[in-house]
Amino acid sequence: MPEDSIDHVDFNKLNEKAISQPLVNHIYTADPSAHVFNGKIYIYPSHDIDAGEAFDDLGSHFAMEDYHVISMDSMNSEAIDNGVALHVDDVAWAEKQMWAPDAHEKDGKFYLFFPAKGYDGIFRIGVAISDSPIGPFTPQPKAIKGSFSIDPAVFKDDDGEYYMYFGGLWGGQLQRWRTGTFNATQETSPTAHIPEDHEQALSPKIAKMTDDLLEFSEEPKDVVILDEKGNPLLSGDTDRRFFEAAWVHKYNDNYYFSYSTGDTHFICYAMSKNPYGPFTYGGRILNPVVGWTSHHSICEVEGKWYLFYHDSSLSKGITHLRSVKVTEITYNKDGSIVTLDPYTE
Ligand code: FUB
Repeated sequence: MPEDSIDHVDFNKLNEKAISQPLVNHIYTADPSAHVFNGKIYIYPSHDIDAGEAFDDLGSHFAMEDYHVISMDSMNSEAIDNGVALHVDDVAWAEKQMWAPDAHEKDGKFYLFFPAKGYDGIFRIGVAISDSPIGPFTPQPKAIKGSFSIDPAVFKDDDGEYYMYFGGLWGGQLQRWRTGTFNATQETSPTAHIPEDHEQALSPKIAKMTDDLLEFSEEPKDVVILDEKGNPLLSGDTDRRFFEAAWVHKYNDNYYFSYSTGDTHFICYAMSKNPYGPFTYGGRILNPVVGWTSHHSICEVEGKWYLFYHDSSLSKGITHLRSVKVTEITYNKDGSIVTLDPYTE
């Protein structure tokens, strides 16, 4: 349900039809990255606020300043807000826009990976460290060398290697890195530098992490998504091409790369036998929610698989005031994922 239809929405009825309710409703939360650490569920979301910024297609109204970690003892227990885990004022290189984060654990330490805009107006990705999954996190003095764009998602493979997937179009600036360096022309249009419809779509990126999880151990590479004929998805295929919100999980020896299609508002997935891809488009996981953005993670908890996602139903459609929700997903025998409608008929 894209934003242009919200004038006609009866939010009371919509909330009755919603397949799940916000996990917390005392603050706005979005972009949930969920993990199980030491048997407990931890959700690393964006913390949405209304900072009074004007709306634009570069997402300036997403002016978040800090992160809170949400924890749950089990899927049936209360979701706890553990307070401020990291604030932009404590990150030397970051000026604003603390967008979708992720986290991971290694050797008893916890790492928060987060994008933010630097004082030069360029999005980069940083790391902050804690002894606890709920923080507080101490940021590294500089962003990850060679990082750019937004929406980091860190996946730990079965062999113990960690990979970061990242990238996002329009306000996420991925299109401005097409040549390998940042295109600094004063372009205010979000679609400047986007490939033509008949050209290959921009790819999200993958980079293996160093052993200490603080840097990339290689140059970021393209994560290519193929159609059913084995051809890369085209830029004009906006119902299927990657826009933002990368996430990777593994199920039955397949890597699932899931993502948002942005301006068409779907959460989709593609499958591969290799963490680097190429991935073959598989279908939709979630149909459009209330609010422009859609962003999710997929996490196994006690043998069941859950989709953590967000919508703007609590704020009655305010696109930058979102709420994290969770619902179970199911797989078909062939490994495909059953598409969910966020609101029942
Ligand atoms: O929360 C800010 C941005 O909105 C995220 O980085 C995107 O994925 C979208 O959800």
